[in-house]
Amino acid sequence: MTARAKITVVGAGNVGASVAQYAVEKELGDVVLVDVVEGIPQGKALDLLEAGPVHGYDSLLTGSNTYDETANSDIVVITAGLARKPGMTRDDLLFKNAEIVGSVVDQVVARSRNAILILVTNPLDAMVQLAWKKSGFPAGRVIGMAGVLDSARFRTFIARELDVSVENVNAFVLGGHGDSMVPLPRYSTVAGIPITDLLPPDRIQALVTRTANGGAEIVNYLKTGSAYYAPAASAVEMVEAILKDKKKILPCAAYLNGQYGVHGLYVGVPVKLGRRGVEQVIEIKLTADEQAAFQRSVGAVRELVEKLKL
Ligand code: TXD
Repeated sequence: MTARAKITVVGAGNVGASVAQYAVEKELGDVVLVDVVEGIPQGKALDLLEAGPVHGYDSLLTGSNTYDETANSDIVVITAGLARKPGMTRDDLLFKNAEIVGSVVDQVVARSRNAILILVTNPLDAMVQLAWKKSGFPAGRVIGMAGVLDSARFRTFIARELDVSVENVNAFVLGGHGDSMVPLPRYSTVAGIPITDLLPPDRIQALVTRTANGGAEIVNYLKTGSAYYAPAASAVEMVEAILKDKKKILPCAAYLNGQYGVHGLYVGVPVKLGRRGVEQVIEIKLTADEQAAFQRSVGAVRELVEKLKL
């Protein structure tokens, strides 16, 4: 055993393996990769371990098909699931992934009572609600990754449009993942200047639309899979904020209990992430239009969650 933090990543597929890679490259802790497919987590973990001398990290990586190695994890990132296959409806995917995520959460929490869970599996907002219910954990220790990715995409497109550094660009997004995402251009800035002062409304709308369709744009290229580099980088930003207790404000799927007028539901909002998980939900005043768009997004999330009958 080492004194390093312990990060479990469940699902050693595209997103999971990249989460492991980015996490050890930043030396955030030791990583345990878990997957149902025999050999895959072991092989990828060993391969990444052998990249350590080149990159200069001493993080240890282990792969496993069972959960004993995950005991006493500080953070568990859950990427296990199926992608939608031809002929499969969104609901089929919802129920199948609910089954997978439910069983993963049971096995994880039995061995890591104090861990923070970060959910990645789609449909994200419903899976995080399910994981929270199943875990019995306080809501602040169960968090969904979606907003960091949506905002990274928006930031990329804003930076390209204005030919400025991505480091100067901040973006603000609310709501569910994907189609129903609600970007807030008046709080999206370049070096502190709102993009509404820098771009005409039609250009902003074009960037917003591209962001909301950002997942589909990548799937159309890859055909056999979905995005994983930016999703993994986004999950690792959350892991880093938590393990380093950075108190970083990031858009995450968090449990709302009255904030933004929403009760008892996980939805994407800006939160403060630190060693205790979600340490604060940041509430801002919305305009009537923004509030309406947010309510539509909340409605879409609630509809999906209700199907799970949690
Ligand atoms: O913004 C976001 N939240 C997302 C969500 C961004 C990107 C990807 N998003 C979702 O993450 C995606 O729709 C999927 O639901 C997950 C994982 O995506 P990934 O691209 O990594 O899928 P893969 O490559 O198919 O990997 C999934 C792995 C695969 O190796 C399976 O064998 C494994 O999950 N799997 C399991 N592992 C452990 N336990 C169980 N039961 C299990 N079932 C499948």
